[in-house]
Amino acid sequence: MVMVVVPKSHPRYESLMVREKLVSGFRSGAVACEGLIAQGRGEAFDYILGERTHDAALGAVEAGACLLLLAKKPVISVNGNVAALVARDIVRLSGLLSCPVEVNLFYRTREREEAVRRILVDAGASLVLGIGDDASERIPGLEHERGRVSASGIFCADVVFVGLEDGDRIEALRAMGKRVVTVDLSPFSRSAVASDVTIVDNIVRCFPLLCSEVERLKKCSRAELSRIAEGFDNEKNTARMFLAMKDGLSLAACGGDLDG
Ligand code: PTJ
Repeated sequence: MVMVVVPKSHPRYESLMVREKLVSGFRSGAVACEGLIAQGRGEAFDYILGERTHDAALGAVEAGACLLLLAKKPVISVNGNVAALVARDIVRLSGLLSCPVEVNLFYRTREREEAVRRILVDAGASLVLGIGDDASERIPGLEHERGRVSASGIFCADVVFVGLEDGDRIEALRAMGKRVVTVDLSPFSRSAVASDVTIVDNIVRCFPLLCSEVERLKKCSRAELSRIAEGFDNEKNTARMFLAMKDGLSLAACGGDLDG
């Protein structure tokens, strides 16, 4: 195994450190090798966005926080990439919402379930659903492993947070009458289109913001939370992210430095 020390002075230090989190998650068995490919795809979109959180993403963070606070039974769904990148923030959000965390994997194996649980427990989670026989309910219409869920978690939840995954489960969750908040750097993805609230941003940047928004908005009345959530238009907001990408490309074409 080649270990390379990246100096802090490296211009891409932050991004390389995020990669290291995924590689270390991969070595521990939590991240699927396909998860490394997914990160690469996300990085490409992030580059076009100038690797910063845009106003439209902040609007989605606010609306997502409202939906989660309005939920009677919220749940945070966690795959290998999400656990490797933001485990501590997941535990923080689950504490703020008093809601469970559930492991849900596309490339599900018993070993990977345990590896993801270990990361979450090390980050402070006390209860992790979706492990072994606990994931014995099924999302109707999904034949693959993502369709296996916990009876006391995703199956009975009214609002589900889902990060970094393909959209067919989100479509199936919506068909069950649930509302979905997602994070995905690709506004093209089915997840982005199918969700009630899509935060087009890097999960390492927006998840801490989501936690802070939940903390801030906790003081608001349900009427105020509903006003914000219902006033949010996901299609329009995602369109703003496409325009942010167009601006990023135009800047690059004019000689602007996207490396910042
Ligand atoms: O752990 P598993 O078995 O459940 O598998 C997880 C992966 C990620 C492999 C699986 O869900 C998958 O194949 O996902 P996709 O279809 O590649 O979708 C992942 C989406 O997340 C893509 O649209 C990426 O652009 C986006 N993405 C990747 N990294 C980030 C991201 N979005 C935000 N922040 C990131 N760091």
